[in-house]
Amino acid sequence: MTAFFPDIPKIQYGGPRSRNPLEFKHYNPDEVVGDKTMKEHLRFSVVYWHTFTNPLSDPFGAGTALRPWDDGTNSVANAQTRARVAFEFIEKLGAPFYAFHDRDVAPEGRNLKESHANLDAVAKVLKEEQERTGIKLLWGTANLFSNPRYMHGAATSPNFDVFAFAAAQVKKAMEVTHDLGGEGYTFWGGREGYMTLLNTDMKRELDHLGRFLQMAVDYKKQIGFQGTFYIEPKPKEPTKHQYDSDAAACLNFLRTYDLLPHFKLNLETNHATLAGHEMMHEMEVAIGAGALGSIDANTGDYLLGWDTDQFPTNIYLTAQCMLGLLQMGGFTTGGVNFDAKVRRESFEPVDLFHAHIGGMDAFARGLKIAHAIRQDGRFAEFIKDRYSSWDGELGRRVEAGGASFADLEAYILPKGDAAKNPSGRQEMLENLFNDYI
Ligand code: XLS
Ligand code: NI
Ligand code: NI
Repeated sequence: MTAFFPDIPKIQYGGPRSRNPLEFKHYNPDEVVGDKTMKEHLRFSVVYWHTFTNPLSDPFGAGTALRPWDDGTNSVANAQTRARVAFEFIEKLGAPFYAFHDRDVAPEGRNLKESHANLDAVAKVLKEEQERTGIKLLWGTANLFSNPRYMHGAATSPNFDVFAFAAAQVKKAMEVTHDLGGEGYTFWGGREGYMTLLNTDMKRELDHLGRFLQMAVDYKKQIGFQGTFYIEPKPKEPTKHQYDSDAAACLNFLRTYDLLPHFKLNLETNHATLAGHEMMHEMEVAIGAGALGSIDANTGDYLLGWDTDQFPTNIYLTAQCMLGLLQMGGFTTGGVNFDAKVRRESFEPVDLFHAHIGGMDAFARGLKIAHAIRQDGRFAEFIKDRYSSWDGELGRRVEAGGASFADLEAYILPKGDAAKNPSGRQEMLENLFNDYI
């Protein structure tokens, strides 16, 4: 298994004192944290698109990525080789999962039939490699945004044929995901939105998107796919406004179209910040609705206002993410999926290892910190105490829905005014959080 990265060994845990950049300092897969091993908690996943097919171009310049195994063609044979490369990489890294779009793994053909056949030809290799290595598919998805046919959207296109094409593409991608034992299937509405309202019937587009997903749910049942369906919120890029703009908007959409029982959310850090939220906010919203499924782990750059999809290295951020995940009881089918890419200047194959090792270590530290915070219990206690005035008879009755305005007036009138407010203690809590970092 050393055909494509001959100089890189299997990445081992070297411990915090290791000076070897190709070792984990914190991610120790079999180490138990609380009730599970790190490997079970974190369920790391490598994405095909950024790691194996992204040429590292930007709007100002061509791709820089050095990928010696790639013959530069769009052939199925090249895609099959790339699949072997991907598995050698993931195996050496020791990540248990991967994720892909149909068009990352196999080239689009001259027509849909040829595209289906290309996908089957590469999926055969993916299956072989999954069996050889034990690496599993976290989720599959269909790319409904790169091809020019999707310029006006896919499920929200004003062109009915495009809607039909997208449906056929998703149908096939679901079949392949199912066949590969995928634990989930993701819908990211890459161009499901608008560039201008002057040409857009928003209500009609949303109804179409609702129908599209209802048909996906029907097809899931029909083929017996047991994996989780995810919606991935993102407010903009490539369009100016995307309908799945944030967790709250997605939940509202899912409820409106009776889809909530069938979907969970796949939250991405950089999308949260593009929406003007912290990742922690998005996680709280999803957890509150019992709808947090998986996360696309990355980070943006505060000085660059777009989706830079960088590898997460900020321990404060990963600790917050892991607090949310532990709070909800951990992943079921989801995982920490590195939807992240190396910088254009980091163009050598070994940079792919450095990037993932750093992300995995940052999350391992986040896990340990979050676990320690929960063990200690001071945050939970503070929050419980902050709401303790609700624990009286009338407060309980209001929460249960058994009280009226008149009851509240009768309660407060004799008091004359509300009881004094306690301090929010934000700074004290921020200091406490830092004690764990
Ligand atoms: C793009 C999205 C995309 C989804 C999968 O911004 O993050 O990569 O995760 O289609
Ligand atoms: Ni993503
Ligand atoms: Ni993204």
